[in-house]
Parts: sequence; C-alpha cells; structure tokens
Amino acid sequence: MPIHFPNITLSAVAVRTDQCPRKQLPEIVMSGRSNVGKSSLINALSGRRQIARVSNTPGKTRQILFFELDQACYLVDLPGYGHAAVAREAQGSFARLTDEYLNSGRPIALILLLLDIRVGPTVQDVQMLRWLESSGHPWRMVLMKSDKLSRSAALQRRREIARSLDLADQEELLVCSARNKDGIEALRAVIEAALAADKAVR
Ligand SMILES: Nc1nc2c(ncn2[C@@H]2O[C@H](COP(=O)(O)OP(=O)(O)OP(=O)(O)O)[C@@H](O)[C@H]2O)c(=O)[nH]1
Ligand SMILES: [Mg+2]
Repeated sequence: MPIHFPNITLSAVAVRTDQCPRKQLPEIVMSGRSNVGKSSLINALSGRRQIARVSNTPGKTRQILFFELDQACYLVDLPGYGHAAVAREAQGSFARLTDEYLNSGRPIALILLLLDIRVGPTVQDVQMLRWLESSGHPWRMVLMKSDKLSRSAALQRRREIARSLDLADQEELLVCSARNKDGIEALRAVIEAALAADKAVR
C-alpha cells in the first residue's frame, strides 16, 4: 500500500528506552553525524516544513523522536553523534541512548545511515557502517546535501565514497538533498519497499 507521507505526527519523545512507544509499528531509523540532516530529511520526506526541529546548532536532537507516519511505521530521529561542538560528556549520553535503542529488539524495518556527500565517512560513520553490516538489519546509505555539488560531482563523490568503504554496489547509495528535494521521491520508494519486505518476514 502506498504511504501518504504528509500524514505524520510526533508521537513520542524518549530520553530512555522505556519511553519508546509501546505500539508495535515497523521503524525506519535516521542515523548519522550531528548536523548531517536527519531532522531535515524527515521534514523533506513528509513535505512538512518543521515537523522535526532543524538547527544550525549541532546536537539539536538530543532525544529519540518517534514520528508516526500514516499509521504504517515510525520515522525515528536519533541524536547525532560525534560533533566537536557538543560536549564530550553529552555525546556519551546520546551514544548510550542510541546504543540501547539499537540493541533493544525494536521492530526495525530499515536503518538509513546519512553522510554528508562532501565530507564523506568519518571514523564514527565507518564504525556505524560495520555495525550495520553485522547487525542483520536492512540498511541504506544516504549521501546528503547533494545540492552543494553539481550532478556530475555528486556522482563522482558517490563512486569515491563507495570505493573507500568497500561497498560493491555504488548504485545502492542514495544521493539526496533536503533543500532541493533531489532523491526524496526515490527514498520514499525505498521506505515503502522496506515496509513491504518487513511485513513479509514478520
Ligand atoms: N544545503 C543543505 N543543507 C541541509 C540539508 N539537510 C540539512 N541541511 C542543513 O544542515 C543543518 C543541520 O540539519 P539538521 O536536520 O538539524 O541535522 P541533524 O542531523 O538533525 O542534526 P542533529 O539533530 O544535531 O543530530 C541545518 O542548517 C539544515 O538546514 C541539505 O540537503 N542541503
Ligand atoms: Mg536533528
């Protein structure tokens, strides 16, 4: 069934995993470095300008936010990791929350790992990627802020990033922009496919 993406509401805010929603819906998870555009991507997917809070201040999202999407799934906005401007101590507590969430047996249908297409993978992105590969969860990498590059430069960066991470199929890396909406329709289709696949295995 196609998802009506504008039908989105914030339904839970968790600072501890026992505050995650009780309702069992498949979860589509946004992960990645602070400031990479996780909250912006939720806004772009839904076409709602400010459903998720966006800011120029890194470390804006400090809790796990659950957005219920069209009664079909939750879009999960994780706190970003690894920005120098966020105090180390605070980073530790977000990282713990994220770890607990990812390891608490939630019904995860897809994890999106967002990278800045210009910056490429950081040490923590590589750690996250290796964890994803061993986790058994379906995942996709999303190269954000493509509006900052020409189309040909974006595709060149995609090749370089795929090669540097030993990812065989560079076509699997989605090129996206929350600003000019490049790749957003393709990502909606990826989410719908992940939900269909999830339904088939549960
Ligand atoms: N040019 C451009 N800017 C973007 C894009 N996506 C996000 N931004 C900007 O990047 C900054 C951070 O965006 P957020 O969506 O708050 O990033 P986040 O990953 O949620 O950050 P945390 O909540 O700190 O983890 C904001 O200034 C956004 O406007 C994009 O696709 N293109
Ligand atoms: Mg955020």
